[in-house]
Amino acid sequence: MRTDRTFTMLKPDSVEKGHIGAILEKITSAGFKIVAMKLTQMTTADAEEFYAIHKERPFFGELVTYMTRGPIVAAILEKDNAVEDFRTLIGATNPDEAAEGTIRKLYAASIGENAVHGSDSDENAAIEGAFHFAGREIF
Ligand code: IDP
Ligand code: MG
Repeated sequence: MRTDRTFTMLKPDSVEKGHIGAILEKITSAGFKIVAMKLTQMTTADAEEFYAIHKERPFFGELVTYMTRGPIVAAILEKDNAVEDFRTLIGATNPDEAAEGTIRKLYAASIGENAVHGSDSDENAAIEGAFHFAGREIF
């Protein structure tokens, strides 16, 4: 995937609370173009693979349970400096530490249930986008 793209998920809590529209509005208003998007649900095996880097962390089981409990919105976003700018838009992992106006400050309940995912590097954006989308689903 190109380096001006990043990958996001609106996590199950965002879908459950009816925040899909509001969060997508924040994303597109910040200048991100949606080039792939779908409502989908991860299986336990999917979540264990997607978050494999965290498998030794104490919260891994909780994370997999959370991320598989309902549908998510997966999307690939395009903008100059996409990975870094999107991490800025979503805010810190812990909403208590997230800057005012960020998506996590506005919509996240806790460090675990934190509303959105954002890739942390161009390399991971490419891996994560390809995990969720076939080539013909990406525009
Ligand atoms: P990030 O999503 O901001 O990149 P990571 O450290 O990569 O944060 O953690 C991945 C996800 O794991 C977080 O978004 C959150 O859902 C969950 N998580 C991270 N730290 C904790 C924790 O201390 N307790 C419970 N869940 C956590
Ligand atoms: Mg991360």
